[in-house]
Amino acid sequence: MSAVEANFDGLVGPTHNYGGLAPGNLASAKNSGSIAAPRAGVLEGLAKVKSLADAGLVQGVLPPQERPYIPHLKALGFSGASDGAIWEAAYKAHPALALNMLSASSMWAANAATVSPSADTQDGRLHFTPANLLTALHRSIEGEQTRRALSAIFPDPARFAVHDTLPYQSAFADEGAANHVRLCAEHGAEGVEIFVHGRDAFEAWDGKFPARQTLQACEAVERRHGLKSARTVHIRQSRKAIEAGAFHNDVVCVGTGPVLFFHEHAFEDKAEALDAIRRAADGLFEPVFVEVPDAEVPLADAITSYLFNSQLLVWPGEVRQVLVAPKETEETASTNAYCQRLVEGNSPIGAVKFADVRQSMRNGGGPACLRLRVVLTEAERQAVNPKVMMDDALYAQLTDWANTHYREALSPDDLGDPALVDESRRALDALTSILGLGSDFYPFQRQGA
Ligand code: SUG
Repeated sequence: MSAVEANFDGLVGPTHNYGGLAPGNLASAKNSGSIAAPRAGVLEGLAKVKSLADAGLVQGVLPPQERPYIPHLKALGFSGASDGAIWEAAYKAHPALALNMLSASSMWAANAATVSPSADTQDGRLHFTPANLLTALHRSIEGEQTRRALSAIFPDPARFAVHDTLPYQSAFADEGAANHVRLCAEHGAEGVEIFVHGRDAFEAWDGKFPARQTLQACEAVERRHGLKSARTVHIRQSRKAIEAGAFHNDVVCVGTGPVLFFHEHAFEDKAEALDAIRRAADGLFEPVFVEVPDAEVPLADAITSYLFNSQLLVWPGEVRQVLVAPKETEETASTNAYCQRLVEGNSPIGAVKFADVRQSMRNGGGPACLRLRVVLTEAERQAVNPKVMMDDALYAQLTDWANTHYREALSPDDLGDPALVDESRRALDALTSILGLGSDFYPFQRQGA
């Protein structure tokens, strides 16, 4: 069956800021406390989405989440005359805690869910498991709203299975598609699903940074999606990569179609990993491995430039694939030189385009973090909520919406402002009508209902 790989990008939320909240994420730590530009952030993301839609790729958007997240603060015992007052009081009393309720981290849609196309699943439905993201407090509050968003966008249960998150226990720590790669001959054909974990929950982990994905979470997703074990591969991410700041596998690896593009030090046992992929692909397709040697791109450069956090795309009208890399890859000498050699040689990657997503990059999110890939057959595509799909009209509406509702700057001194609550709710309320998500999509819309 023919199918396309659609990309759904997380919109940067109105409270985008640099809280330094993400363990093992070097960019987030480095930029902690700096002044953020939420409006520029959302516009950068929209420009990337629009340029891919203009090139003929199928592109949708995912809504930001409600922040500051007052329901959680209430559950933690904060109270006040209004939600704005609760926010102000909580931020004043416990800024470190309150900041976790303010992050716009749902923009990194690669962490929203793990997705298995219908060609791979036993019941022939497209399966989604929203990620529990339990390793970091600010992300652990995303999963339920992500489930709601996916259910609103992929509403037909005969075609789409939107699961609950995995249980919230550290043994099932799950960061979604950032640790999942699907290889195939073409998108609509049966593929090989590769799950990458940082740790086995039943072994001790004493790494410098947390290993955010467990083997047990990956196996649970494999079971609930009804994947064939012969076509599923579990690989361990290298400790070296995690310790160098690759907090997700998609910081050192990306793949699409038959092509796997990865850093020499991405996997703990590379030879075994590649063999396992070859075995799983046997009879379906020949995997094409593009390994980047450390001698050409040192791991540290791969991580600061985010070379691998690029979108690898089958580009309309092109025989070779296209890599949409962050601007920082062009600005880093080793990765820029590598990209030039890559496209000049006879590799499966024929062009590199650079995208400016700096606001997101400064929190450790490149072009690939911002999107969730969903392989859709034509019939599935018809069943998706059409209002989230990018076209000229939606782009015009969303840029106008961003210019109306988003602040130009958010500095650390602004973060406790009680006005942020109503301001961001007005933006999200307007968005639910633009994207056809109903009037009870966000917790604040259901308040008192
Ligand atoms: O989980 N940053 C995110 C970045 C996620 C990138 N996603 C992928 N690689 N797929 C994270 O570390 C920073 C937020 C802050 O510090 O305020 C943050 O959550």
